[in-house]
Amino acid sequence: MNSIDEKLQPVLAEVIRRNAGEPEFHQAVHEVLESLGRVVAKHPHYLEQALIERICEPERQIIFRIPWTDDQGQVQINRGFRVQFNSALGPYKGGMRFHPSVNVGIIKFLGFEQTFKNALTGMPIGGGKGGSDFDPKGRSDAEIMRFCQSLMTELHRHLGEQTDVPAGDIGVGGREIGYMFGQYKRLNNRFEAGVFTGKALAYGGSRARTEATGYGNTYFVDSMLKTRGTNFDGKTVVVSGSGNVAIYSIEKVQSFGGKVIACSDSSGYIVDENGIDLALLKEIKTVRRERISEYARRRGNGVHFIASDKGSIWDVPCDVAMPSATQNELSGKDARVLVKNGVIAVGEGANMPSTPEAVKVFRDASVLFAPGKAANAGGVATSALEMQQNASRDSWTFEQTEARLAAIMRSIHDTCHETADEYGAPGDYVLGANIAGFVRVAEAMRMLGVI
Ligand code: NDP
Ligand code: 2IT
Repeated sequence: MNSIDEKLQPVLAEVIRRNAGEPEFHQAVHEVLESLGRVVAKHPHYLEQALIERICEPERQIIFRIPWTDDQGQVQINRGFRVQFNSALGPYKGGMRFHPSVNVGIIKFLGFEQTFKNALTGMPIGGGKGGSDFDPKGRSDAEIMRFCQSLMTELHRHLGEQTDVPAGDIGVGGREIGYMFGQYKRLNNRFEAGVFTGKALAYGGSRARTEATGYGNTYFVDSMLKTRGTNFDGKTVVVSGSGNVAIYSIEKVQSFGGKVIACSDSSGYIVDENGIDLALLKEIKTVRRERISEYARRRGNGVHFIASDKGSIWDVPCDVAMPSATQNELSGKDARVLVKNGVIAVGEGANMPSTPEAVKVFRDASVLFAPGKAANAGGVATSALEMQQNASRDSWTFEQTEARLAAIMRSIHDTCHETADEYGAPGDYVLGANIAGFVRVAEAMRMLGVI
């Protein structure tokens, strides 16, 4: 599965040529094209009308200046991005990321992945992604607000509930969404609730959206474990990151009887053999916005903090690994250590957290491996449920919304599983997710003509 079909090699070569210096985008396209050889062998019509070439080219890319004034009165400049990747299935849909590493190649890879992920949910949403190289760490609430308002002063003209619907991602949570939606509402003089998801309940948000990505990944891994006659009960679990996705993965794993013993942030990781105290973690991360070492200091008693230059969280032995921080955070070496330590399942909460070498190690070792575009689709699926509630001016209970999320995750799991079987690669969720997502987008694009 490591080579690309010769008919598709020119597609990758062209993507690399015209998107120079964007390794994450090349990596994401490479991985999808690897899976498509089996599709074009069976259905050669997908090679017509440059359909695959068109899927790899964003429909529109917006790059803009974001000037804002910090608390010292200094003018700061950041760069804003929105890549509107594919609208064959619905309005562009995908989060906004605020992190100093953000550049157009990273947003493009995320928008490309989002297109197939959103197709897998079965909901009427296209793919897009945006963000800025703004670093929110250490910024006051007032600075965050001024930054979000300046960003939206430009971006608002490109959005709309039928056009492009952003949400959160790294560095963008409820606070930032409130400021961006507020400025959008002011500039357009209309309360267009469905233009943003991840909103607070107070102004049109959906119950269970905050929890959805982490809960969804846990449901997906649970479905995979069931194919081998087991479940989370009594399993030792490691979750990287300690943001939105990580926290609600930990919450759901614990409710399923799993024991999460490690989590991290960019400064390092903590190991708590007694099982993570989630109330303490939430207070440190979502209320006080402190570093993860604070967890070890407050909890005391045998909890270790290991700085990121001293070791990898994947050195911690576990049955299930749930990488939930960022792209390429889990290397081939990490994967070999996990396999040696007996890992049985990996669920990607983050987008593309495993390097290609790591994915190969897991697949070769027959580890149950859920790629991000399937495993973390619960977040955007619940965003689509938020859009549905906004469109019907309704508000569902937590139980009703979570039941929909659970059913969607089961359906994504089964779709990936059955597609892998159909294409002669039983148990290969990477192949299943890539093919099932591609076919849904490609079928719609064929019907819409050459656009
Ligand atoms: P948050 O900002 O809430 O949390 C991010 C976490 O990852 C933090 O602990 C952060 O540590 C860590 N992290 C981020 N960048 C790096 C880095 N370069 N190196 C090491 N650690 C890092 O983001 P989310 O939890 O929302 O997102 C996590 C991942 O999940 C991302 O890949 C995102 O694209 C993906 N995702 C998110 C969805 C959502 O609904 N929010 C939906 C689907 C996928 P620190 O604070 O030190 O930076
Ligand atoms: O990567 C993702 O799927 C997200 N950050 C969530 C996107 C969304 O629109 O809810």
